[in-house]
Amino acid sequence: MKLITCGLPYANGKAHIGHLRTYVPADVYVKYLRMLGEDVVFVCGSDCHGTPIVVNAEKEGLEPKGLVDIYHEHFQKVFSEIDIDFDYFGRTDAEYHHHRTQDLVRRLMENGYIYPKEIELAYCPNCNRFLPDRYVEGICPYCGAEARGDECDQGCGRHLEPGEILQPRCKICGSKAVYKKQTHYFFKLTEFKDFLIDFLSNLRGTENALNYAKQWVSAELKDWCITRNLEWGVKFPGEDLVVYVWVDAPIGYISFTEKACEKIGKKWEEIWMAEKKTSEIIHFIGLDIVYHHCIFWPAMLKGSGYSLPDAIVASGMVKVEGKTFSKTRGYVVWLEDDYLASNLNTDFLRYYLVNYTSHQKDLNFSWEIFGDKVNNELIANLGNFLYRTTYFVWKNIGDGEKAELNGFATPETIKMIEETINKIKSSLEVWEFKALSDAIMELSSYGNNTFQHSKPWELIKSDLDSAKKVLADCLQIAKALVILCYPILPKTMRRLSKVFGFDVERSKIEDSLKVEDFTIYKPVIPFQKIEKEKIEELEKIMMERIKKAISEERGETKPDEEEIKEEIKEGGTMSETKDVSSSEKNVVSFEEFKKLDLRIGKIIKAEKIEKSKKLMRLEIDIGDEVRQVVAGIAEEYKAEELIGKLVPVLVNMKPAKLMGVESRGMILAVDVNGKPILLHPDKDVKAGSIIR
Ligand code: B3M
Ligand code: ZN
Repeated sequence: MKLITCGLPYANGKAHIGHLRTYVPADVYVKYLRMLGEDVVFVCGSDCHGTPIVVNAEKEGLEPKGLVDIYHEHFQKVFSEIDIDFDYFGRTDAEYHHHRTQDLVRRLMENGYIYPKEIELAYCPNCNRFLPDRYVEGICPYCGAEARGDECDQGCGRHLEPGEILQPRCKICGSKAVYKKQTHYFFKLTEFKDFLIDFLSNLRGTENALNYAKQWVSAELKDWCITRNLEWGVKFPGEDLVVYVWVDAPIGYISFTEKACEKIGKKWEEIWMAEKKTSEIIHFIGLDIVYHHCIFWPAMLKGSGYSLPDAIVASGMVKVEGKTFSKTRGYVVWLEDDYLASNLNTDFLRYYLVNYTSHQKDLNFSWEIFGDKVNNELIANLGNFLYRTTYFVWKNIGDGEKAELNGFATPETIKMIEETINKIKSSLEVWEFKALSDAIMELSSYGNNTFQHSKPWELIKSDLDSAKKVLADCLQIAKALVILCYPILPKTMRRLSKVFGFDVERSKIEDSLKVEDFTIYKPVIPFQKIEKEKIEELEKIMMERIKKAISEERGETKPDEEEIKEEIKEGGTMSETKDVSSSEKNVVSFEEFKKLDLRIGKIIKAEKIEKSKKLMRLEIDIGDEVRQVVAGIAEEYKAEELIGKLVPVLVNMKPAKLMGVESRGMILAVDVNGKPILLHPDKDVKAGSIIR
């Protein structure tokens, strides 16, 4: 048996594309495993505790439970519309979850891993209360950024322990907070160092997760304060405190498994009780919660006698229109209000999320690319092949209702399908969903080529038998595609399998290799093309939202359309929220750094791009050639003053078009409040000199 889990969404905001970055690939993975005959349990649920929920509920004039009810239902609805099919979608404010959490905490206490300690906590003298986590704001002691109580989310991304934040202020009334003593409980994380080093060396998963975790564990570990002064949460046994949300949230993986197993008649103990474990546990998470899953969580499990995870699969972060995902700045796609409301096929979004890039890399969502991928890949390749093949057979061989075709696909065709299946299997082993979906699209191209080259429309007039042979090959590929695409495009493939007279939901991967006679029922058009106007409409919605966010931030002056367009196109500089995964979390290895071809270039020509405020077209001598580079420096520098200047250039930057002008390379500059300041070498060096 295999247990697959997804990180739990906080039940205090709507579902957005960032959530799907993890959930869609996980669902695709589960659907493939099932089609490969694996016994799988798939769980997730709402994370209902923690200060953000209490703070937001207070703001809305609701009880925390009232707020959680709303979003819990919202998530369930959205997931079911997008065909993300959890066996159980639980909630951490449920009694069964509290029960499981208290059991685990009690075991940790019995095993001597929890101890009380008096600490200094932020306290608001005005509100007369302690200020846990997000109730307090101040300065990060590590990097000096503005931070909130438990996390430096604008700066270094570190987890902050209670009492660590400097210059604390009360989030509710804004008063200066004081530090006051109180007894809290700590988990002896430090005792798990050797265990964690060993555990991480055997843990499977994506490299992004494993590498960070190994670095952290070899640095200093600290004991972890696991109680908070709150009403809302799982009560800490025997005290007027609740456990920290990051203690109880992952325990949801256990409690939701219990509920799922109850429902589908399996034994949860075979998954979660260390001494009975016969199953594999795989956690799908976002890159920003690797620390919790690779450090805190295994230590908690080990210390309490529950089973350890076998793999941690972390998805890369999300960008929207090339910019760091940010709800407050408008760089977001809301699933209900934007995507579902536009009535687009939900399979399109699933395909984009799986096929845009490797699971570990950052995924950029752009409506324009979305339209292109749907129209030029899904429709022009896959949809076209499936429809033309089934329609041709139905029309030319059928009786108006259905078409029977006796004739078996050739071994060559079967071999092609087999190769695709092998690629799918090997990609699943390393959680590379892009490679897997590319392999399927290649099979579809192969099908299109077979159809095109053998010209059945001519053959059928001269040699019916040969035509039927070709068509049997094409139908075999088409049927295989319906089966192999199902995990990615479930809605569409469910409809299409009916054309072949079967139900793909009950199919196994091997069924795509079975040769048999075909019965083709009335074909259906697989996908509807997305019109340019639709994409423009969706871009406009996003633009309006970004505009609103900017003007809200600025207070008065509203940015104009042009300014925002430029901002998006140029990867502009209007005070951007920092990537949560920045600095500490985004450590690069020397191997990665070496991939950058950085050189000193000499600017030999410069001219402002007319239609743009910021852009300058440069010709730069990089030693072995002269490159055209477009840079956003026209507001700060005049063309004349640039000639002859030496600047650092990233030579192997992916080419891009900015305002219609091709840019092959990028010059590096200092960013001072969004304004670029050029950098020059300390001594006169030759154009093309290497930077390391
Ligand atoms: N609720 C959401 C996040 O930080 C958080 C995940 C819990 S997973 C156990 O992404
Ligand atoms: Zn910091």
